[in-house]
Amino acid sequence: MTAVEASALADRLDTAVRQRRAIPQLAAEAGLDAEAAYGVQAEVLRRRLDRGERLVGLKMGLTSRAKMAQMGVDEVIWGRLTDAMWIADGATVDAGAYIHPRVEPEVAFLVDRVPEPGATLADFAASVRAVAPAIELIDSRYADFSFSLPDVIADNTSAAGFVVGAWSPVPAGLANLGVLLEIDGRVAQIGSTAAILGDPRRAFTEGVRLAGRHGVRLAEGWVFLAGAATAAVPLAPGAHVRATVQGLGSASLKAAA
Ligand code: 0L1
Ligand code: MG
Repeated sequence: MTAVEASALADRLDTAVRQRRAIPQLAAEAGLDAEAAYGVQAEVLRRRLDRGERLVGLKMGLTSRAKMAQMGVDEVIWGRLTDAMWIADGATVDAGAYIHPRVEPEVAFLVDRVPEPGATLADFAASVRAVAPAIELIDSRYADFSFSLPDVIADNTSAAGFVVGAWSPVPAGLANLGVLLEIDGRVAQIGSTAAILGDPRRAFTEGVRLAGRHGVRLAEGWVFLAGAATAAVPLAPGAHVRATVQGLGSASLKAAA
């Protein structure tokens, strides 16, 4: 894939974001593989940076076995987070500003020391300053939320928004904390942090490794979204969303009616 072709695909995805209009999948027609798709993702990010947005972190996607099996893949994917995607805890968003938004409960890490690309679980504690409950708002730019693996990578892994709750020191055990997603005070999803690659710390080291392959190093102060602990739920106008992670507290957002 040439730089010009990657740029043209990024334009189509970026236009879909700005016009809030779904587009057909791109990868099959363009002959895009996962590797080249990260190049398109980088171009999509460049358009955001050109508009004045700032890169503030990374996110992992397809971290649960269920999502991987659904896509027929065995590797997690990663995307980029910008300051414009950051939704203050408890804030109200306009669901109409997205195409078909969904929310999922996650765990966020605050990067402390920049980890080496070869970082292992043993390096985790030195690399991460704090942990928080989080909500990811995903919004595939493809019609019907339907895509191949290269498609979703090019689409910045459906990243659209995220909420981070209060930061706390990282507890000794993170591998099996209960996770609850409530909509309007009713339980919508129940899960465990074990659904995030068996342990969200593993998502962190995988993210460091995979982003490192593309020359991306995490930076001090970045947010790292480790992945979803349950399936995502559509965000309807007027909905009050709360994600709670056992021992870590909650993060919330509201969708304007
Ligand atoms: O954050 C995620 O796990 C989403 C990755 C892309 C797949 C999807 O949009 O469900
Ligand atoms: Mg997610």
